[in-house]
Amino acid sequence: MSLTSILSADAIDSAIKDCQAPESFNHKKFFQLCGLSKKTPQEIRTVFGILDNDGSGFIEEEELKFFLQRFSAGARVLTERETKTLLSAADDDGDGMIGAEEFQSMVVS
Ligand SMILES: [Ca+2]
Ligand SMILES: [Ca+2]
Repeated sequence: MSLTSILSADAIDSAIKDCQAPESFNHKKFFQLCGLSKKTPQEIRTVFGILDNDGSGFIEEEELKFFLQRFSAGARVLTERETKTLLSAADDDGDGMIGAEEFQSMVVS
């Protein structure tokens, strides 16, 4: 299962282009532009599984750094500040990782 089976390549493209400059990443805008915020819970769960690269059941900070590259291989890595902002936007229980439900509520919020 790949991201492009859920999201259109064009939408991913415009979402990636919008945050090309370092420190310009905004997760709300990104999820809207790539179309993820309109997907079903099942589809969002699948995307979560892709972002959880090591299959641990959580998206850890190390995986978040490469968040954009999971959407498009040529994309940049997130800066340390963007990574931490994204983590704290989703991490409701404060364990330092993003679980499937936390991801779901961040995407649709
Ligand atoms: Ca993981
Ligand atoms: Ca958490």
